[in-house]
Amino acid sequence: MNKTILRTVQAHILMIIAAVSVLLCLPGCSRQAEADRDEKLIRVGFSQVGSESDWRMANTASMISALSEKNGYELIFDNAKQRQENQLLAIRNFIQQDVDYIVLAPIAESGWDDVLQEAKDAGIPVIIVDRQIAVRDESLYTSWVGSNFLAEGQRAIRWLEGTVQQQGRLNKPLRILHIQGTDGATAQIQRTKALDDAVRTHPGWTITARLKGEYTEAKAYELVRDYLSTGDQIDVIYSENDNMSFGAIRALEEAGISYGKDGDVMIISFDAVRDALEMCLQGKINICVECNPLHGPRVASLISQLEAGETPAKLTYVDETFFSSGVLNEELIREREY
Ligand code: GYE
Repeated sequence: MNKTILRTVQAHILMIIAAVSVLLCLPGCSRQAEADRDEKLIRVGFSQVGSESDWRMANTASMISALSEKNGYELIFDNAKQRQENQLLAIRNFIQQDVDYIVLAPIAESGWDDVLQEAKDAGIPVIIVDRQIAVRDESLYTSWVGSNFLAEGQRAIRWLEGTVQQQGRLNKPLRILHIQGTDGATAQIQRTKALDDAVRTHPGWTITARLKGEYTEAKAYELVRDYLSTGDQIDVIYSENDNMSFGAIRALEEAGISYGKDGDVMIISFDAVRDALEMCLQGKINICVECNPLHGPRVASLISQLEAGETPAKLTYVDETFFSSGVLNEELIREREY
């Protein structure tokens, strides 16, 4: 064989070897690339309360979009369907899976000491979002971000005081039907406190009943319908979220009782989700107190700070306002994210 032929044969053999080795490597190599990429993702277990309200749906959407794979996260999402025992299970699962962070939107304030101690022992930082927790050892969680629910309640009360004053009945009797959110949730405790404080300082104000609407439209509708059938008269409904206001409004309509700006019953509502703002603009709801659910980017920012070895603030309150029909218009509602 002359040299040229020899070189051509060698070149062919090399090409065949290269091709075969590429082929052999393909599945293994791409698996390796995938593993490398996954390894870089920050694994977050998020225990969400449930899907009880429009606010909650907006909150879930915000968390899922902020903690996405393209942002560098692997999110393990668990919906506890409004049951604390499901949240405890979810957290223990996250610990078992050895996630990098646990994010908890707690249904109620109490009952977290043991499970969070387990997370701490496993070395997994815990971030609390939305409602707060009451634990004997504050080092059981790293940071909390959410709303100032007492300030929200006080905003509603200041509006009510101003409105009845304008009507010349500040010191006259005012009968308030109170629809409460889930027992023991910070949003319930603090919004209730604002109302209780106001009733204590206004001799004419009374709470005609307290209904436990669990933050859902269906439950509030049933309870308000049954309550109205007793024939009790009311001047105000103080409803601790928009969805319960929707249920209450349905019951008022069925009972033929007028409500809203020009009606007999004033509606005070919390959250300010889009449908409630529309109803406020139409004069059906008197005031929507804003509660901001867009916590996804805030939680992501806390995680980034921890990743960078920084110590984020223990508590972060978000800025909020309120809306009455006078300040609303279609454009403003359209521009809002929830
Ligand atoms: O007001 C309600 C939701 O904790 C702020 O929970 C949250 C409350 C919100 O179900 O709609």
